[in-house]
Amino acid sequence: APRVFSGIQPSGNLTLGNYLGALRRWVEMQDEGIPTVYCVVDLHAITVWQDPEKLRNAIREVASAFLAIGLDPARSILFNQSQVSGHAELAWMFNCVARIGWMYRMTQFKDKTAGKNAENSSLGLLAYPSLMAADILLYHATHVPVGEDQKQHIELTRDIAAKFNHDYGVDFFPMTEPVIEGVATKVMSLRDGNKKMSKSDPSDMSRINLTDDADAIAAKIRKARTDPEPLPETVEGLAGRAEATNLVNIYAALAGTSAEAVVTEYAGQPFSVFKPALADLAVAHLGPITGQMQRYMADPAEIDRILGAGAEKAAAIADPILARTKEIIGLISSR
Ligand code: AQP
Repeated sequence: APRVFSGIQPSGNLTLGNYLGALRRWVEMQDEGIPTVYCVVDLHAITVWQDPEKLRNAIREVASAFLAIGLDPARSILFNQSQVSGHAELAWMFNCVARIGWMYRMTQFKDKTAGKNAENSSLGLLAYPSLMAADILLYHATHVPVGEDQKQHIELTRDIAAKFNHDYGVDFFPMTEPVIEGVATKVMSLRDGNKKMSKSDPSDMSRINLTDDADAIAAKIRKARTDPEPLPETVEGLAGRAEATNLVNIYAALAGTSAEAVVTEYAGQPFSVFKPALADLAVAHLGPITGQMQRYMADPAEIDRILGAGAEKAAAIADPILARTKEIIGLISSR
């Protein structure tokens, strides 16, 4: 039976990239009536040091974003990863199935350790994809809506599932499919069209946060890096223009149209015309979400209650799958 799982890290402000690349699709899948399980992946966030007070706040902020964009705790299971201990337990078992070399080959690990001594990063950062595989397979999820950057980790999830099934001679874990769709599967930094927009980028000007107000959004788009040329007449004219391509794709994603349609509408116009139009569109979309998030954030006890209730529902699915996994491996699952 189909089941959707996805997660997002409470590692800073959620960005427009997280929203267009992943979160928006989550709501659509919920509304399509597929069973959906969505998680604040706090255990992933601590693969790099997080200030404890800020982390707690960030967990609640991500949960409030879930609610603000239209995820409904009556229809989707919304919870916090560390509150369902099966994630960490299954991750350990997968650490013993996956190979070290698989982890070193992950481009996210390479990116996150670029320019640093990788040997000095946490063991958790290296093992991150194994925990992600556990997140997904603990629910026997069949589909995972994610941005382009996570494709390699989903492929690794399949490799881990296949090796587990092979090593133990079972057909237990499913081959999960990534769902990567739309014009904004990889939103780029506003400061560098070759870098992904990321919540942990040190420059706040590189991203639009879901908590930014209208002035901040307008200022960031006005100052976004572009080349001096006007918008081209056709999409082919965007070739080699990473920053222009990014702004056109963001516009298209927000307007629910294609890059072609955007280029046709603004053919030959300078960025001094296009950027304010993009800013208006972004504010119109994000303003209501920001307002809702603030309302939910005003009641942290209610957020904690929703996450707690979600964790119980999640555990009800996870527990039998974990118990069966232990049995397959030869562990004694009952106490
Ligand atoms: N720039 C992006 N464009 C499209 N999708 C994106 N996603 C992230 N950035 C973009 C998607 O958002 C989901 C949640 O991501 P995550 O929190 O698990 O971590 P990430 O992919 O590492 O995203 P960030 O924002 O760059 O976080 P940090 O800076 O903490 O590493 C995923 O589905 C991701 O594809």
